[in-house]
Amino acid sequence: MKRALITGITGQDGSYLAEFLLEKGYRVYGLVRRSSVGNLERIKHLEKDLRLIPGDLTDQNSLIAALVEARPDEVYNLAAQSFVGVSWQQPVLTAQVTALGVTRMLEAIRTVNPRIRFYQASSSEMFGRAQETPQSEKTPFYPRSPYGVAKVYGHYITVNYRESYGLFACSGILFNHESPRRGLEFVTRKVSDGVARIKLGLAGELRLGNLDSRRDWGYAGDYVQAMWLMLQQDEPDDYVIATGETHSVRELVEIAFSHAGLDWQKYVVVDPRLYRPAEVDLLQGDYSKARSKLGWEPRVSFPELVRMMVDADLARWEKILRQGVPEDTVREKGKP
Ligand code: NAP
Ligand code: G4F
Repeated sequence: MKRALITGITGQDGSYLAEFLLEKGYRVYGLVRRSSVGNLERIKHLEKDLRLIPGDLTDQNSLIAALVEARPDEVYNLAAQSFVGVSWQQPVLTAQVTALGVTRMLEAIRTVNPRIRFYQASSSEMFGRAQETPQSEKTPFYPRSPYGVAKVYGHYITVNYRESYGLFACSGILFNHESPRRGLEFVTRKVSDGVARIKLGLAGELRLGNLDSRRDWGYAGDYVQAMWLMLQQDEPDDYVIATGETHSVRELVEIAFSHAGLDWQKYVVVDPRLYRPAEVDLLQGDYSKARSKLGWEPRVSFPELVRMMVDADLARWEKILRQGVPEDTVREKGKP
């Protein structure tokens, strides 16, 4: 039986990857950081099948201990301070976790077992002010946020350990991918949650920032398969994972509101305070290398994804209301 360790298992991608690997028959270990409020919501349905190990990407010894305990064949490094917006407020923490955390894990692998196969969660945010469209593995990086800068470091240190020490280390340059498990701070989920609350009379408006920025949005459940495929190849390499399409935040909003039978122009308020200090205007990925070498294709279209997320948030809020949660609590929990 193959063994895998997932950092960031409590996050969106970690939960889908854990499901995927369990279905493939893996023994799955997850690195989980201590939280006073509980962070296991996304994996509670898998609890009995997973082995969770306490640890943190900022704590070198905890990573070595996790590798000694899990004895993995594969490590998927998904943990990060992953929200671009907060990276301007916490640039040093973002660098500690999202950049140096990668080196800590690579050093742990080198120390404990250099035959472990390693996946690094790189990001299309590295393309930033994109130097060409669409963006491929050959497009130069031009990060536009402390998060993007940290991911460029994580990407190159992965390449460097592959070239310096011969580690089987791969970087997946993943474009935005979403799901009903997406954090509420990201724009797709903020919109799907906002639409649901407006539809059910729990909110009267939705405040957003830049409606003109464009992203290549795919479905997280499709993207975790690509992570696994990268580690099954004969040689380690880096791959762009994307849909090849680009859509604006405005298009996202239109589809989401109209799916709930609402006119978005009546509810969306553009709030300049939500603009970023530096914006990534347009991302669109060229995933032809992944298609030809991994045989990977995205399956869920953009409109399907948006409708899936709106339906899930409507169902979630309807359930909360049915269970008789006091209205104040409902409003408080739903704050963007
Ligand atoms: P997410 O939902 O924000 O999950 C992040 C995970 O990292 C959580 O499990 C979090 O734990 C954990 N974490 C944060 N700081 C940590 C630390 N110091 N030590 C250990 N664990 C820590 O992110 P995601 O959307 O699943 O993304 C997964 C990875 O892919 C991230 O590296 C992200 O930057 C990258 N990525 C994401 C996308 C995308 O569109 N989703 C695109 C490209 C790349 P808690 O639950 O305790 O907070
Ligand atoms: O949903 P977002 O916060 O995602 P962003 O910044 O593209 O980052 C995500 O994708 C990256 C891959 O490219 C990942 F590496 C990263 O970890 C994360 O998963 O924002 C998307 C766009 C931005 O242009 C933002 O300015 O939506 C715009 N936007 C407009 N109004 C908003 C809002 N974003 C957020 N979060 N909230 C708003 O109210």
